[in-house]
Amino acid sequence: MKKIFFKALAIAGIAAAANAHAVTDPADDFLAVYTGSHTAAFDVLSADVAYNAGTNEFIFRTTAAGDIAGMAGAAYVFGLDAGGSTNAPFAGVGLPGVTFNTTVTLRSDGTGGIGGGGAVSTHIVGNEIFSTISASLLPSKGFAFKDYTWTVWSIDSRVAGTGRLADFAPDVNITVTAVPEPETYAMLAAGLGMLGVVARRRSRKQA
Ligand SMILES: [Ca+2]
Ligand SMILES: [Ca+2]
Repeated sequence: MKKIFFKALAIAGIAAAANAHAVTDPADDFLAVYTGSHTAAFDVLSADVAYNAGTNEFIFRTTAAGDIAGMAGAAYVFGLDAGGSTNAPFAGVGLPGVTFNTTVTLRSDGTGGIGGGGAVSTHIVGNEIFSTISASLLPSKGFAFKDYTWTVWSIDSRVAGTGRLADFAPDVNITVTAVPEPETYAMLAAGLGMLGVVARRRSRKQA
């Protein structure tokens, strides 16, 4: 019975791994123009933007090299191309492939926002910061939600101008991850089924 339980756990683990971050980023690769704090919270190590068609939500996540909570000035800006963006404001710092017409910003003080307005709820766990946002708040400018592209960059918001740009991940836009993928559903169903078997056997034993 223990064996079945651990098998189910392993399958649940594989399902979780299917949601792993889409992008990994080198350590200590701050931009040359960056003049802010060089502490680990500003160094992005992985990131992901996923679109869940089932719930019609986007999930934004960034992992830094160090704890994020309470790191003064730290913020993570997701630039999204929701369709037809021709905006490439970072060409001057060597990143011509970063383009966006919508932004989502998650901050180390636990606040977050869309573009200039719209607050979003932001969560921080150790070195990870994330937010789940309804797609209705990030309307299309031509692309289907699953075809939005993105990059994320960390900033030291206490610094003005390009000197605030700490670290990009990735350096050119990529397409959002679609979740859950069909195979994830299958694995989850199998995992839940096994947990059900375990629970039934347990309750039978107790009866
Ligand atoms: Ca990095
Ligand atoms: Ca980088």
